[in-house]
Formats: sequence, C-alpha cells, structure tokens
Amino acid sequence: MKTYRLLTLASAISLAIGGASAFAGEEHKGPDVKYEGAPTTLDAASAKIVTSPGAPDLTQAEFEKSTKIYFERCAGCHGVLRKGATGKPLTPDLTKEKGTAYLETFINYGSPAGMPNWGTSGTLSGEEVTMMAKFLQHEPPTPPEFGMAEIKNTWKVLVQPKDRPKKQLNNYNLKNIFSVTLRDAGQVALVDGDKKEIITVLNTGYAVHISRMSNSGRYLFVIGRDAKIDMIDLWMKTPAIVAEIKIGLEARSVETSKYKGYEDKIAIAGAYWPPQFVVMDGETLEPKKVVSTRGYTVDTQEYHPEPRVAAIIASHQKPEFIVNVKETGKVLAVDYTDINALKITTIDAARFLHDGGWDSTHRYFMSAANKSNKIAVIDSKTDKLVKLVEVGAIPHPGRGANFVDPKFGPVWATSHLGDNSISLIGTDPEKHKANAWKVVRTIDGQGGGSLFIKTHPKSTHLYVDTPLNPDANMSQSVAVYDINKPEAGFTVLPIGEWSGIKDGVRRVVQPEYNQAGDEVWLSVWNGTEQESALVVVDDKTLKLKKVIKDKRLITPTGKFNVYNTQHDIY
Ligand code: DHE
Repeated sequence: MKTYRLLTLASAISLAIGGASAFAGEEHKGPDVKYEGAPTTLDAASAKIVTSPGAPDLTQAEFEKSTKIYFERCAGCHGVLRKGATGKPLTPDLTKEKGTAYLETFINYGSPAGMPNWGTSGTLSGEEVTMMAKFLQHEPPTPPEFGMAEIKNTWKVLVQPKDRPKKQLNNYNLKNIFSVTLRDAGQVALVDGDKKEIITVLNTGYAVHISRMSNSGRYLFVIGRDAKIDMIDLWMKTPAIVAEIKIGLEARSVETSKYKGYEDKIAIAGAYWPPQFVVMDGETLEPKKVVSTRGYTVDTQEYHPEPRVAAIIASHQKPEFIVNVKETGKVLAVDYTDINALKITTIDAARFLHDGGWDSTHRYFMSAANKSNKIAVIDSKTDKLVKLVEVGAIPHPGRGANFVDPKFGPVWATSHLGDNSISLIGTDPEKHKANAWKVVRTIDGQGGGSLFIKTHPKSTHLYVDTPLNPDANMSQSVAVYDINKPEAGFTVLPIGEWSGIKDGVRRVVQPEYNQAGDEVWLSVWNGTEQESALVVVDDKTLKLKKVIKDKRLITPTGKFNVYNTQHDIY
C-alpha cells in the first residue's frame, strides 16, 4: 500500500485544540497557504492587566498590544489564562525562570512540537517578539466575566412566539435546506437543496461556527465565535431571525432539547470564555441559568480556571444535554427537567475533549479527546464512560460516520488531523460484542489534516476531507471509500478543480449529504476576497452534479442539511 505523507503542521494542531485563529499558525507557511483566520473576539482593551514584580518592564501601550497579539495568536493553544492546552503552560512562575532570551528564541523559531515560528515567518517583527517574551513573564491579563446581567442585556426577541406563523408560510422543501456557514462574512446562507439556489443570507455572529436544528425541524440555531446565537424560524415567508442573544464573549456550540416531551423546549450553548454554559428557553432564547465549568482536571486533579465548552449534544435517552468540557476532560450530562435544580452527572473521560457524535443507535456518544488520541464512548442511557478507545493522532471526526462494516458489523469512524489513518470503532455491544468499543479496522487515508468524515444510511460511500494537509492535491480534494470494501482504497475527487475556480487555496471542507442521501455537498473554501463555491457530487456515480456559485458565498465552510441535522443522521 502506498504510504501517504503525514501532517506535521503546527497550525493543524493549533486548530484541533481550539486556536483563537484557526489558521494563524499557517501564516508562516508562505503566501500560498496564507489565510485570514478568525481572531478571537475577546477584547484586549477590556482585559484586566496586572504587572508582576520582577518581570521585565513594559509600557501600558506595549501591554495592550501584547494582550491583543496573545489573544489572537496564542490563546487558542496556551489558553487565555496560559494554563496550557496543546501549547505548554506559560504562567509567570515558569516563564520568569526561563527568561527573555529563551522565550524570544521559542517565539522566533517555533518548535518541532507544534509551536509556529512567529518571528522567522515574518508574522511578528523582532520588536514584537521581544515584547511578547517580556509580556509572558507578567500575570496573564484576564478578560471580563459575562454573567446573567450581561447575557440578559444582549437578549432580544425580534418576533414573539405569538406573532410567529401558525403554519409554514413558504413553499420550500424545508427538510432539504442547507444552512451554510459564511465564516468570514459573519452570515449564514440558507440554500434550497432541491433547486440549489440561495434562499436568503442572514447576518449572524462574528466568524459564525455551527448550525443546529430544533427537534421539530422548524428552528435553526446558529452560533458565532463571538458567542452570539441567532434563532431562525424556517416557517416564515422568507426564513428570518426571531431571537438573538450573546451567552459569553467567545463560543463554539449550541444545541436544543430532543427528548420526548421536551422537543423544541430548551436550548443550550457553551462558551470558551468565560468557561460556562447557558440554558435557555427553546422558543425565545430567554436565558435561564448560567453554569461555570471551572474545576479540576480529570487526570492530575488540578484546578483549571478556563475549561472551555466544546461539543454539546442533546440526549435521545433522557431529558439531558451532554456537554464536552475540553480542558478538564469531563463530560457533563445536564438533566434539564428542573432548571432551578439542575442535576449534572460528571463523567470522567480524557483531555482535551473537542467534537463528536452519536453512534447509529443514538445511545452512545463518541467524543474525541483529541490531544489524548482517544475516543471516549459515553453511554447516554447510564451516563457512564464505557471505554476510552485509543485511535490515531488527533482524532477530528466532526460528528463522525456510522455504517456497517462487512466483517465487523456496525462501526463509527473518525479521521485524524495528525496522521492519515481512519479508525473504525465497533459500536454494537449486542450482536457484535467482541468488536464493541475497539478499533476493528484502520484504513489509510489520503493524508493527515482531515477535519470531517461523513456517510449516510442510504449511501455506500464514505467521504473523508483533508483541508489542512500541506499538499494542495490533498487539501483541494476529497477521498471516497466504498464502505462494502473498506480496504480496497479510495477514489480521489478533485473538487477544487471541479469548482472551476482558478485562484486561491481552494480548501475542500466538510462533506454533507442532502436529505435523500444521494448527493454530497462540499465547500470550496477560499480567502475572503476570492471566489468560493459549493460543489455537489452525485453519490451514486461520484460525478460532478452541480457547482453553486454566488457572489454572496463568502468563505463557505460548514453546511448543515436540515433533516440530517435534526435527526442526527451521519
Ligand atoms: Fe470548528 C464543530 C471548535 C476551527 C468548522 N468546532 C466544532 C465544534 C467545536 C469547534 C467545539 C463542535 C461543536 C458541536 O458539535 O457542538 N473549531 C473549533 C475551534 O476551537 C477551532 C479549532 C478554532 C477556532 O478558532 O474556532 C475551530 N472549525 C474551525 C475551522 O477553522 C473550520 C474548519 C471552519 C470554520 O467555519 O470556522 C471549522 N467546526 C467546523 C464545522 C463544525 C465544527 C463545520 C461542525 C461539524 C459538524 O458536522 O457538526
């Protein structure tokens, strides 16, 4: 079998763990991969600055500039409070001992462990490198908290539930609408999946991240990196935003209740800063409860001041939300039956939890602990950890892919950022007990730098993207496997080329099926000023079906088919 080049990009690693700027680390790789990232929305000017005795002098202006650079470039890996995540801890007790010259060298040249070469790449000037080396020897500036009063101040119900349509007022096939993230525009495009035309483009949060559907399929929730949630009513003549709120200063995840009897009733969103989640009314987004995730790490049991909330998923087994807490490595099962007496079961998993999805039965949550190279299997019926399964380097499944392996039975699969492997984990403890919660098969992918993997119950294919692979042939294409012959290798679809776009890095990202499961949509993600596109593949023939181009499609990344997202089909 051919050996494929492995991904060693620092940037990819920084992205996996939650960089402030997803592509910040790539800026030192040369103009061909230079991307405008998504800097944090944390405001350096409002951070509380404390100068530390014994640390090298900095002026107030230098302090403010360093804080800004730190939030934008470094916080994603080292944490806002510098307690460390993928990057090493950088608290003054450690940095003062190392001294300015040592820190300068690191910032300048980077390290093989993944630290980008901020100086020699030209991203930071010589003076900035020295300034940062001094800054790191002071106490970390703390961004402000964002409690109920601040959250409530941002809450707006634009259309009250009583004034909303009583039935669907448009003729769109709602089940086949795609909500497309227009990342750098801070918008989502709602695309008619049948006609393959944009219905409307809505302004949402900054560097908008994901979309999730209410259980009924009526309300669409979108969250920006600035922690702003927009709730869109698909029943309106032209779907529009009916409520909005900011649940913190920086965030990535939103979800709504799906358990029987609670459909569409409750919403939840998780913040990176402050580290907290907020439970809201599912119809109006009225904030009901803020819960901090600060606490002790699962392994060494040391206090962590900044455990960010990563993926959240609504349980189908109980009236619960399942919440990944990244830095402490704990999964919280939050019972929402009584919001004034929240019952939270804390399930020990592993650091650093990021994304994940259900197995095909919607009972087991497969959660990627990416820096530990493990998938934590959580039983949502018993609220217990079933197993920590060792996989490849930095698993990054999105929500993963469920299918039936011809030899091993039902499996859930993840691809990886850090190597070219695809791990298939057995998920059927009833009929395939011997294979359950084990990697039953590892198949070779095109390369590392994968972010998302996808299949559909009606398809016989498995799609694996590689948008962060340094090789353009890989980052601009998608690998497709026949799930009935997983070891037969893959077919490469040159999606970037098919888009007809000539310029730009044309990163091909996040395969997403239509409702019928016979088309796969991929984003061709270019720079803000460049043309981007959505490419639709006929899943039976693996031939190009349609290229959707529109000047409003600025930096399309995630795409969320209403029906598949609503029913957790992947
Ligand atoms: Fe994501 C999901 C965090 C960068 C596209 N991303 C998620 C989730 C988290 C997360 C916690 C799971 C949400 C859930 O299921 O509730 N993402 C982060 C980061 O911290 C990180 C690494 C850096 C950052 O600055 O935000 C990051 N993500 C990116 C990107 O650069 C991507 C590729 C393009 C973009 O739009 O910003 C990107 N992330 C996505 C997508 C999903 C996602 C498309 C949803 C996948 C799905 O199928 O559910």
